[in-house]
Amino acid sequence: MYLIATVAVLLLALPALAHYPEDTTFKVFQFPDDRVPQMDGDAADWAKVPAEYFYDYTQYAELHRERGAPDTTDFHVRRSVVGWNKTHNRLYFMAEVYDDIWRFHKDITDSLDTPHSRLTGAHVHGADIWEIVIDADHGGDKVIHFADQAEAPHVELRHRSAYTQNYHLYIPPLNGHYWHWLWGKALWSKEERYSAVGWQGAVEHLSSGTVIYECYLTPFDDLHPEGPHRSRRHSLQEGAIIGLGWSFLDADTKEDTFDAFWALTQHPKMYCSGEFIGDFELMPVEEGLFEEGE
Ligand SMILES: [Ca+2]
Ligand SMILES: [Ca+2]
Ligand SMILES: [Ca+2]
Repeated sequence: MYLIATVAVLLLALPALAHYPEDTTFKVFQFPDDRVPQMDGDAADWAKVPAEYFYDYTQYAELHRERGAPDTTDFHVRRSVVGWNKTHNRLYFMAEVYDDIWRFHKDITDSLDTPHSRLTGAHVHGADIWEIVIDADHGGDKVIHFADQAEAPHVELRHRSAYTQNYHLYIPPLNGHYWHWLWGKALWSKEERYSAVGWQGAVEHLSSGTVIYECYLTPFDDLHPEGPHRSRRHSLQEGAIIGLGWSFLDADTKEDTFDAFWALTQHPKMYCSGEFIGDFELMPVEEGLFEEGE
């Protein structure tokens, strides 16, 4: 009895593993090897994914601009979804989104790849962004704030996004090509064996319309700036709970910031630590979904 009471007290003393939204476990759809989606902006390869894997605007909250209830004439997440595949060891994302003003042009995209941009976030905003945060080993690891970045920028840049990755993905790609901004220095992670994008939509810069956006990302337990030889990939396993969160940053009117921050992961600090993101379960293959010959 004494032992049980002691254990109970110890359990109560542990920090709560708070994940956001609380008491929610989202699902990650498992694609069999022969059904892995193509990154082409055609959502046909998501057609068989059951409805419970999709998250629409009603599940999002605006966290940084006090915008209140969603206004679907301004920004409308019609659906968003994540899948995985064990052989390729990747996470696949798809979103279908309407926006009244798409912003995806900057005069210079080179400035996004500088250490200055990685440290301060400068130049990044003022375009529409899908921000995705991955803490695959569910360690609650930080994205940023490892060292005083003014005094030890090399230390900060070594660790930034190493253990929990934060991607600001341009939707649509900036100037038609730049899509993958990692909040860290491992620029090599944009190589196609680790990440890729595809999209479709009859939209132009500053026009309205609907975009279908697909990408895949590779999760890392340690993403090292020097390359894959210094890094550790995470191995995705069926049934595991991973830390994952995302938000859509709707930039309509300004060159250097966003007008709304629509988050599936309903914590305002979801961008900076695995502590503040969601729980997602890597589901088994859905029985009978993909029949022979279909
Ligand atoms: Ca596709
Ligand atoms: Ca908008
Ligand atoms: Ca916009």
